[in-house]
Amino acid sequence: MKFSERIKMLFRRNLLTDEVFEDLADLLIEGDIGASLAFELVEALKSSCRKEGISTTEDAKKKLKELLRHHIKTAKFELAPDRLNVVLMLGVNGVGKTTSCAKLASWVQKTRPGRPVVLAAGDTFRAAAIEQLKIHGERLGVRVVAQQHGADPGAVLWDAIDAARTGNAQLVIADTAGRMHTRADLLKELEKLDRVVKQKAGEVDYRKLLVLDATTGQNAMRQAEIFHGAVNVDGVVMTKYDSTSKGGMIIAVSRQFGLPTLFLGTGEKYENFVPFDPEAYLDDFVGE
Ligand SMILES: Nc1nc2c(ncn2[C@@H]2O[C@H](COP(=O)(O)OP(=O)(O)O)[C@@H](O)[C@H]2O)c(=O)[nH]1
Ligand SMILES: [Mg+2]
Repeated sequence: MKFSERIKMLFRRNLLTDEVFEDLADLLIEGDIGASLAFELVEALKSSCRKEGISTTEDAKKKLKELLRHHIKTAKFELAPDRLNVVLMLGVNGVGKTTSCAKLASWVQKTRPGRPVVLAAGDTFRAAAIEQLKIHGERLGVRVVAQQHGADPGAVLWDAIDAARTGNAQLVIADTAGRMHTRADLLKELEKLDRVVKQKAGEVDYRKLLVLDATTGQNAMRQAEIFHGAVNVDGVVMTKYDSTSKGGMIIAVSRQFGLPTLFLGTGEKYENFVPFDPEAYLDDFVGE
């Protein structure tokens, strides 16, 4: 049975027994919310139910959603109208960075039409990554600024920003490498990219999005810790949300690092990319 079905089943039981609370704690942990938060939430729920005389599972479910909502940080993805916007897409290999760059470009084309978007092929570590981004660019009709395999990603980004300003673009979306020879190399490279954009500060509105794969569970928490620790990211893109119905990661990341989830990737197509909506998400996670 799918995870989301199981949590919904739990709230279909008639009596609000201790067993329901125990099973709820287990399910929240399984749903990637993290053990300490899961226990904390269940204790808070129990005591609210007692205080407020809640005796039905239906009302307990509503209360749980309220408690969960409290831990979810949200932020809207907005583009500054008067400046060039720059988004750096960060994350480890395979989480969906390149795909998310293309999806974000497509989303901006649709929802903020008018001025162009530029893609920057900042993953120069793998030749295939540059090719992959170019193919997306062709499909979307978006300019891709790239150099050869092995080039300095900082230089690629610098070029892309210049090209975007010349072309009166509204947004540069930069792909980055998720792998280097060592983790120290990777972090050094990200810090360098960060410096490149910061040199343009005042001229650009700059954001770093961390791409996390919803299917990777607690690993994603570790990734958030490393990337956020290195370059202070602004928000999360949660990919492969379609392949898993466990969404607890979003709450865990929000609570642990104060990071809002901005977009959900829900499939491989461009249109499978939606702004994160906490209410819809909670309906999905706990049941309507
Ligand atoms: N089902 C699903 N697959 C995704 C999603 N985002 C990316 N992928 C797939 O994940 C794989 C890795 O994506 P890619 O963008 O190359 O990851 P990168 O290494 O971080 O750049 C590809 O096969 C993508 O099609 C998503 O939201 N849902
Ligand atoms: Mg890639």
